[in-house]
Amino acid sequence: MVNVQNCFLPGGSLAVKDGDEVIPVINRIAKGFENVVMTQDWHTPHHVSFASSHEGKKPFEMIKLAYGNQVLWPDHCVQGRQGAQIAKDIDIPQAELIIRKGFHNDVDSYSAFVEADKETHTGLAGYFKERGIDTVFITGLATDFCVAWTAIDARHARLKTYVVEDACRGIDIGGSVAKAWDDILAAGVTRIQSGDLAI
Ligand code: VGL
Ligand code: ZN
Repeated sequence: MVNVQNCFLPGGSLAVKDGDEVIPVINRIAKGFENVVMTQDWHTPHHVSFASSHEGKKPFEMIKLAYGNQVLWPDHCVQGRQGAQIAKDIDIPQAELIIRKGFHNDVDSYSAFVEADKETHTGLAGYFKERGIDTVFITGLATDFCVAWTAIDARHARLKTYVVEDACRGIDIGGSVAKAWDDILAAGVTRIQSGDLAI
């Protein structure tokens, strides 16, 4: 479950349209899974991905950083703040791992596996490997950023990968949801609906 955090819900600082609608779907299907990993976007207060960290820049503009293009966002998911908390209505008590990401001040991390510099690994691939887990079902926010990058990197980690479409919502800037689906499917990920799961 990717980033179902207050900042990404309606009323949050980087609200994903209808982001709260994923919660009942995720709670329902999670009951059918023994092993659940949650991710939590977890930024420093003046993180490089925040427009406010760059003089004269506004949210949703793009800049070039050492590791490539970076979309600038409103301040969101600052470490320890209320907005960074996992949505209170998420009810998955059996979840065993919460992986935080985006905590290096100068590097963003949409993916739960590898940071945006493409070389700093979070350890999640090793966790799955050591636990003998070879298949993942991805849900959460946002389809076109953290879900997409996580799904594509899950394939790079040789996991059989499903994205549960109705358990995700997107930010959608300039057609980014459609493009994300093209990239997700091209990486060998399977798109399913929560109803396809026998839960
Ligand atoms: C996300 C933008 C910035 C996401 C996180 O969860 O998709 N998007 N940080
Ligand atoms: Zn972020």
